[in-house]
Amino acid sequence: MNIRRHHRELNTLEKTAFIQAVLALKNDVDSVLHPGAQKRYDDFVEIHKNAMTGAAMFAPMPHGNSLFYPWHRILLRQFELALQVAVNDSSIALPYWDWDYSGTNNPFTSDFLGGDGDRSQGGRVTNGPFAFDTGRFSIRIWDEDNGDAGLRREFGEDATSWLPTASDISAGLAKTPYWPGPSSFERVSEGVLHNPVHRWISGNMADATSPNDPVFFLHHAFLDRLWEQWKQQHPTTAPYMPTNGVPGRDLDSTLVFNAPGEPSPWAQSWTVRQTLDTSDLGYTYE
Ligand SMILES: [Cu+2]
Repeated sequence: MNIRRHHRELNTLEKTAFIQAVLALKNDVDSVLHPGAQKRYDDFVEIHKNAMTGAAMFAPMPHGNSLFYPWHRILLRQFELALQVAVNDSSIALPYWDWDYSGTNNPFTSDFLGGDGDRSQGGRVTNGPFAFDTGRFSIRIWDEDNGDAGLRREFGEDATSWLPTASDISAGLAKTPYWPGPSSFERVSEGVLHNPVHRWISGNMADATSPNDPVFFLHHAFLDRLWEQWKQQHPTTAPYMPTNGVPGRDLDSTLVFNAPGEPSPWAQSWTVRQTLDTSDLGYTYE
């Protein structure tokens, strides 16, 4: 069982092991979707892009609806397992980031995720393990056919963006039901907690190809943990809705990660119901 922790709780060795696994997946593991043309890390970028836009876009969409949490849960767990395989270390677990940018809670340090981008270089990240000049982190998939090969961030440039505070988070956790409606937990947490963080980091994180920035996985691990917290806080509320009668989105619907005729990123498949318990998937939160 993998245990996901706040990145602040990782010691130096554990942080380094996580970064090395990301770099191995980015450089040393061949793609399943397009062998020889990209690496396995890039497959996760492509899957997420296809969930939102482009010629290989698939349905049902896992954003702006109830599928958001189950779908991203599987994407993250498959990424975590791929990291483990890449470095032959089954103890690698995704850390999470709780959107606090102060002190040791800030993951954007040169010994971890690297910092903000340089505005004079189009927002390119210039320090840390994912900086373009390291030669170890090339972007290969963009929303359009081409783009900057360097990872980009532009913290706070988007005037409509923010980092949610602890009280924003507790307000989100108080919402019921899971779905539907504008004040449901899913709608509020995706729209008011999740979206502004993508926009605040900006650069690659503002795009459909947002998994290009490794912070995507720390951001979404925290959201995944929020769903767990929400379930604990509302034990008599259905953990997921719709429960039935909505093909493609109800509990017995199979999650989709590729369009018909496009290669599948992995052999397994999951129904929404099979994502409800993280320990069934092999991980938990501290
Ligand atoms: Cu997403």
